[in-house]
Amino acid sequence: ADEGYKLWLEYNKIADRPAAAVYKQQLKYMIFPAESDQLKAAKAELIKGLEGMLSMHPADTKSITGGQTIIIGTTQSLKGLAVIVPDSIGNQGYLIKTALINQKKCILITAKTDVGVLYGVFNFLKLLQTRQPINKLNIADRPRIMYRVLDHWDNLNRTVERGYAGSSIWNWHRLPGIIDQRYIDYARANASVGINGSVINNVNADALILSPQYLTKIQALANVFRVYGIKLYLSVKFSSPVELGHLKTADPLNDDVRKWWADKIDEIYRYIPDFGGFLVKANSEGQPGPQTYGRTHADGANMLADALAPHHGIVMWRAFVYDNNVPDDRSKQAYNEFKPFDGKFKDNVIIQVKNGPIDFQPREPFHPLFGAMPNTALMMEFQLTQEYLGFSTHLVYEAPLFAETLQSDTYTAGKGSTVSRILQGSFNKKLITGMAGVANIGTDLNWCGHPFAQANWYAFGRMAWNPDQSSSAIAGDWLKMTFTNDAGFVSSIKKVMLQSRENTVNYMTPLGLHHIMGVSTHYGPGPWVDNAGRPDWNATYYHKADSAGIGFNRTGTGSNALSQYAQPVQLHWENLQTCPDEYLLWFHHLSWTYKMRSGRSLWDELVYHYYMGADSVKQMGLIWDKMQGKIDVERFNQVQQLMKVQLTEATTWRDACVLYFQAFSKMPVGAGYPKPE
Ligand code: GCW
Repeated sequence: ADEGYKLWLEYNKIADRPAAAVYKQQLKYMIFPAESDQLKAAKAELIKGLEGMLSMHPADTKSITGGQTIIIGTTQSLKGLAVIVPDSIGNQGYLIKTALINQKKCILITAKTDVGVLYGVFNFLKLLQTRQPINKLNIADRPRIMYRVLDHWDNLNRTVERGYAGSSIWNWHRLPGIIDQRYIDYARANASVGINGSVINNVNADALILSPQYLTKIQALANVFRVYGIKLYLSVKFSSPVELGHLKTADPLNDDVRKWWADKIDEIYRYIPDFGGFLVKANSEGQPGPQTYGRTHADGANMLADALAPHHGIVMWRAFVYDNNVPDDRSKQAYNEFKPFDGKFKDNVIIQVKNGPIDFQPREPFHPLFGAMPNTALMMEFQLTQEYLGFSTHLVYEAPLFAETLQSDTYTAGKGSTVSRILQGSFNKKLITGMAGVANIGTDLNWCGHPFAQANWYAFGRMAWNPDQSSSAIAGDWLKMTFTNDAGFVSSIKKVMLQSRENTVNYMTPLGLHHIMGVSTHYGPGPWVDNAGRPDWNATYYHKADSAGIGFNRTGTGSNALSQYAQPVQLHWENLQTCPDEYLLWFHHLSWTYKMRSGRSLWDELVYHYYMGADSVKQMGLIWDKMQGKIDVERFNQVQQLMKVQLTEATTWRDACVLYFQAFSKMPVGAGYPKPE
């Protein structure tokens, strides 16, 4: 199994012979004229998949003669066959259907574009990988989001910020001459789930990325990506005109600065004619930005957008901004800084907003900017790398986290204004749409460190394609494609995956607690942190535990961050009768004896969650132990070891937090709970 290098594209041999025979029977012949690079890649993938799973290669034919034939291509590439593709599938969608042509039952995979065909082929292979029947197909699918992008936080020295799976996969020293097979496999994996963009460098950007030396190397990567329908984007440092261009300023309204960017962008497009555009982190965590020169986010973003527009490039401008001048509540800053500029950004600017208002916590309410800027394109930023979720050591399947945010109702345009619909542009059809995931990929043999971390990359792609897909269905597909179709394995481990994020919330930050991890590493418990250099980096700033109680009061009597949400949401979370336990301490400061819905005191409830969290990791380990023999030894052992470490760490989290908070509550840990070992 190559220890997981092949990801969900294992294409393992189908051991069930009768089932394999049924498939083979329907794939005897193939009409797949492939002249473009993308069609060639699609054809190569199909053959790779069929050889792997069925040890077969359909006979190439030009007309339907022999019998059951698979026909693949666009209207154009299949000229002569009069294939009609409905407009409803759009430019990137595809059709997979059973059709009767010349009295012969055929399978048709078709699309308007070559990349649509590529997506169709990957999805056809998925049917076989997950053992679906292919005798009565009628699938029409298309992406609901335009820009489906992975953000790499990769530095030029090949370290990866918040990366827990080895070094950066971009081997700058060997590029452009050496094209590592990994680049191709990376592109295949992305295309298989519909990811169509990659920002290859860290948002804490180095100006050097725009030097000709690097552009030559980047061009080589773009050439690989293009074959798989992936556009390359760069993170840029706002002060690049100073660092690289030796100008005195990077003021976005300065003519020399504007010219510098326009020239630089023209230069980039000479290397990469289909270059995607820029991602910018400005005026956040010490990064330069327009405010450095007394200008606004809109001034900065629009300046770059103007220069990119003639080439059809876009600017993804991040809303993750906060600084040490926000004494009362960091969670409010992005909304305060961006909302006033609604409608002021150019059409090719999209504001990239993290899922929650703080920073990729195990659980956060949705970011109040979603729905608050109806005349501005907004895209989602999820974090696949598990910065606050136990790195690549803890098993945390993130799809339920994504889904929770996506299905949250913002009420900004009335009931049903879910984050998902806002992202899909349902309320303003003129806007471009997007979703980004901060990649969890590195040079580790299995790409993501933890074998199960691959599922987060996979699930992100699936949800960026269609944000309303179910976490459960995605987990099921991923398990089958990655490990085995064994029904017992799939059903047990799917349950484990679906429960895993809640487990982690329980042993790390139950009941709406947040940001109480170890200072700067964000690994392990650190509720005691109170000297991190800035108040809003301290855990005590967030949990506010004292002898009276615990929690961050964000209601009207506190920071009033709640006022940033639409009224129904505000009221729902403000009212203790309706505020869900999950967000309780996010929005409220409550006494230790506060009576919870369960009937327990807040203190007992907190303790209960910490214990439940640690115990659930133990249960997960017991379930995994039973899977021995069902999958390859390497990955079985690896996961087993990881789960043991996770149990130790979950127990540490529990004991550390319970003991720390007990110093304030001065209440006993209930008799039913074992004493910390
Ligand atoms: O999550 C925080 C991280 C930083 C990161 C920053 C951001 C890239 O701790 O490492 O910097 O967010 O998203 O910009």
